Amino acid sequence: MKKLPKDFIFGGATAAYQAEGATEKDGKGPVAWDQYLKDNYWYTAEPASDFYNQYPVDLELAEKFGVNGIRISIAWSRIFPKGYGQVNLKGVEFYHKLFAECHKRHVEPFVTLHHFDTPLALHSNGDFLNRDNIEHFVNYAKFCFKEFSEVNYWTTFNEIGPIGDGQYLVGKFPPGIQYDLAKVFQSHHNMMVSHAKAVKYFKENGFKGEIGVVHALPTKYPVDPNNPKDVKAAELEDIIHNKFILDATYLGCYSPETMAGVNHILEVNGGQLDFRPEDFKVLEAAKDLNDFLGINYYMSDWMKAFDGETEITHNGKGQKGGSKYQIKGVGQREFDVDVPRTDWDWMIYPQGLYDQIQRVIKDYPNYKKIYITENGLGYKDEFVDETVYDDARIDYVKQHLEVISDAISDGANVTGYFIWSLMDVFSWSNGYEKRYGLFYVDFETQKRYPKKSAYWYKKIAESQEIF
Ligand code: BGP
Repeated sequence: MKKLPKDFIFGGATAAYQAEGATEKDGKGPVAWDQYLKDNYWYTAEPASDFYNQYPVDLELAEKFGVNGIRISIAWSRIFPKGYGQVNLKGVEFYHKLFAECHKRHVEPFVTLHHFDTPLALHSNGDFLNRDNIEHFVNYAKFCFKEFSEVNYWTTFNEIGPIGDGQYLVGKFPPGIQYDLAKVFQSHHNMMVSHAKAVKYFKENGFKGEIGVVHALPTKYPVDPNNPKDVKAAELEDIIHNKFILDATYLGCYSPETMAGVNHILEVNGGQLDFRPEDFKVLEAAKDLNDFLGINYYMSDWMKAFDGETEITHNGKGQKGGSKYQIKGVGQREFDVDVPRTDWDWMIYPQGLYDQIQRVIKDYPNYKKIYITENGLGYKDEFVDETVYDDARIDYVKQHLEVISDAISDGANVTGYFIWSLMDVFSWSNGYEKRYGLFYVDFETQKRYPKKSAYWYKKIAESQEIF
């Protein structure tokens, strides 16, 4: 039986906007998602999992089920309703109470400053494409570092990659722009500069605790490893989603191979980038200061060459086979490979996590440690007998924990795992039907019910043995 280290974190992940509800309460400012969900989806963020009120219940359950870490994000617009300027004291007070409750329950909070929810006032003037917002983010970060001295683990951003993709490539996140690769890279770059500035400030001012960034790193494979064109497609797709932001994080610049790929993609698809010398100074200054890398890993993709017109279809309702993804001059995702996939066409491939960890330690040896900050199975759970017999989820998590154990044995410094998600929350572009939690949430009554996976997770957390 495979094992995990003794002091390993067995965590659960959440995000403010997906869990809290209370989107207009106690002075919270609006975010772009508020209206965007109303206009484009069949659900809203109200009351979500009502975490704003239910957090003591969730934390009590977490403690009871052996969960010793929780990923929480601060809603920027609870602290600064307009993104900057006047502080909303009720928002500040809420997070102090929340972190105190975490510590009371011995569930260490890993706190993210930005999890997809830029305040509306800043989002509508360009979000991170607007360089003014870099400074607004850094000022918000500075405020939080000073104010929330009880926090021991800080993450600047959750998933810079999917933000750019969701906002400017797939177009399923506000502002819903499609196929604009230049905006994707510009957003990635400006967010990485924001991250670097925040990290540099944190370290220069001697705040206690650790700081890092969370990247989603889906592994990209060629459909035919012997076909150089497929190999190229996988490399280019990897640059868009992984390599560009990893280079910015740990090299402090973009490697020549990365830039060759970016230039090719922009030659074919149009657009230009605004990179400034001062950006690289700060990226360089921060590259060795990250205490940890958070890896969110759900799936891998198989790529083949593609030169036709770009077309992406998002399967948001869980109708298997409904996805299409092809980018001109980059490649096309092949879903018909010998790998299981979820109803949302996410390819289940634990080996991809192992390979991704190996890639990080090989290509970026200045990484210090890794947390797997999200991993889990989105599923149409069936609620029976006041629980969910979620064997498929147990199987998914088990396989991923096993490869983490292998990676550790092979020399990787991985010190924790956070299942997405602690309790059911809504999914940004797939709604409440796609559940991930250890605890089932009845969204009508807001009652929580531990799933079979919660009982299983507890035993693993207690024994560190993956059975
Ligand atoms: C990550 C996000 C989470 C969460 C998760 C599951 O990208 O950080 O916020 O939503 O993926 O994704 P989804 O909700 O699209 O199924």
